[in-house]
Amino acid sequence: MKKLILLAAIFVLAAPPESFAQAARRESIALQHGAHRIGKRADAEMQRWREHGLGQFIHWGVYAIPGGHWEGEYYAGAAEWIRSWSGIPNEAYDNLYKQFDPVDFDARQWARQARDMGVKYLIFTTKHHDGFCLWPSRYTKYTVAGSPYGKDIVGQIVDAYTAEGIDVHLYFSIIDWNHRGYRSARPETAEQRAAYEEFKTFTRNQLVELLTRYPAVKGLWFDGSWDAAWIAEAAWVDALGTELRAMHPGLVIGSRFRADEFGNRHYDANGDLIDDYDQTWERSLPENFAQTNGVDWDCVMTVPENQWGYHSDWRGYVKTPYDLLEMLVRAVSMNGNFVVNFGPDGRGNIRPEETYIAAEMGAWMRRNGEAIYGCSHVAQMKQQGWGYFTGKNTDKGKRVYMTVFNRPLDNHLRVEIERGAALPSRAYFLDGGAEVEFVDGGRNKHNNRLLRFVIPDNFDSGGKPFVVVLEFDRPTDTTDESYQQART
Ligand code: JFZ
Repeated sequence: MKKLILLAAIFVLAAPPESFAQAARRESIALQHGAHRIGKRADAEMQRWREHGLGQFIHWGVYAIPGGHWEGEYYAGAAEWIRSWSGIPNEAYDNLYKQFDPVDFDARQWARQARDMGVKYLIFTTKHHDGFCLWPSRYTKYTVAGSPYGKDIVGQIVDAYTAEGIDVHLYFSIIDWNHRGYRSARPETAEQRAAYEEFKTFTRNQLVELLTRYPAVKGLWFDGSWDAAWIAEAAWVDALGTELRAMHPGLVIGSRFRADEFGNRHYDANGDLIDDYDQTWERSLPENFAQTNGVDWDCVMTVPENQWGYHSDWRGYVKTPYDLLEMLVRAVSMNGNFVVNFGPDGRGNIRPEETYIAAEMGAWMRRNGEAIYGCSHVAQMKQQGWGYFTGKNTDKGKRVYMTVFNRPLDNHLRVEIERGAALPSRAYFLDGGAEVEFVDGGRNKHNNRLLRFVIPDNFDSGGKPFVVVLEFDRPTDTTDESYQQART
């Protein structure tokens, strides 16, 4: 027994400082419906997704018409959930589509705004939990085709965004409050089972329909997959995923689609990520890189605390463009994509608060986007309080970007570089290119190198975050590669 404890202690001590949950697999169970791959996807389509950095989410549907109110009453929940509120009768909600006529909707204008914001991909709600389809689905009457508007919205969005060079991923809710066979609990009676089989067939048909109608899309962003009934269908959902991938090579699917045969979601019974990226970072960010498990991930973020669909009366704190930029840089510094949600109103207008965010973030991204796009975690530099490191290889060599959100009072940006890692040969402001001097602060007790980058006293960033670029003559060993090698 003592020997065992000693052995265990040696293992713990020998573990690398950042031990990832995935690397340290809990067990190895032979799973049929767990992860089908260990470690990251290595193909070009996934690499493209990984390099996006900044995305836009759009939640749009008939919930935009009441906009968080019903007969003068204020609904404090998320506006897209208003159908579930006792303050609105289901029949009233289910008839709202008869008023859905967004006369101001202009897909090309939305796409231009997104392009100017610096967005590289869009996640668009084709169907939220209420079941209303923004494309004319053959499999239900509850679609735009039956509304006064009448036209295909998903098609216009896919075309307009694709024309602006923005990739489109389709949000699809498994929960469908409008389908008679849909249920949350596992079906028990024969009748319930038959109805749920119809619902499964309907869900599959709609997904095949979407990929067939919109071949330009790059991925599916699933939601509403937490019901016991759906989780129990692990084998069937797994086969559906395989079918969708076969009909659409390169398709990117996150971890919120299917469970393994033990009901584990996102990570299977062995601790391996299910599907292509971790979708659990919703309205939250990892505290540190170790918490990411070393996988691909996205963070989807609301502008107020928790409103996705249009709510005409936002209460509580509303994030500023600089709150969101900080989250973006933080996400990229830990290998994540950051996706900002927009909730257009019932006439098809983007609200002023979101227009302002798009303009401000876009202005910053035009000058500093090099520190975001294609960038990833920098392992050999220790996070400091002034901001975040992001890095990449370029034609001209390795670069590390230091995005400063908290400028130190003494104008010294402290940097700690792991022993053995390369030191920068020069530093300059990304915006404008002026050289930044740095002084060698020697080594600390861990034998790590300390550097201080000196921001000139008269440097004025206009109160905005700024980027200092470090250039390296030799490789700086970015984490991704070393992490991948450790896995294989
Ligand atoms: C879901 C939806 O219910 C919501 O309306 C919105 O579409 C959002 C993007 O997704 O809400 C969730 C889903 C998962 C978590 C939290 C809210 N989660 O895992 O913490």
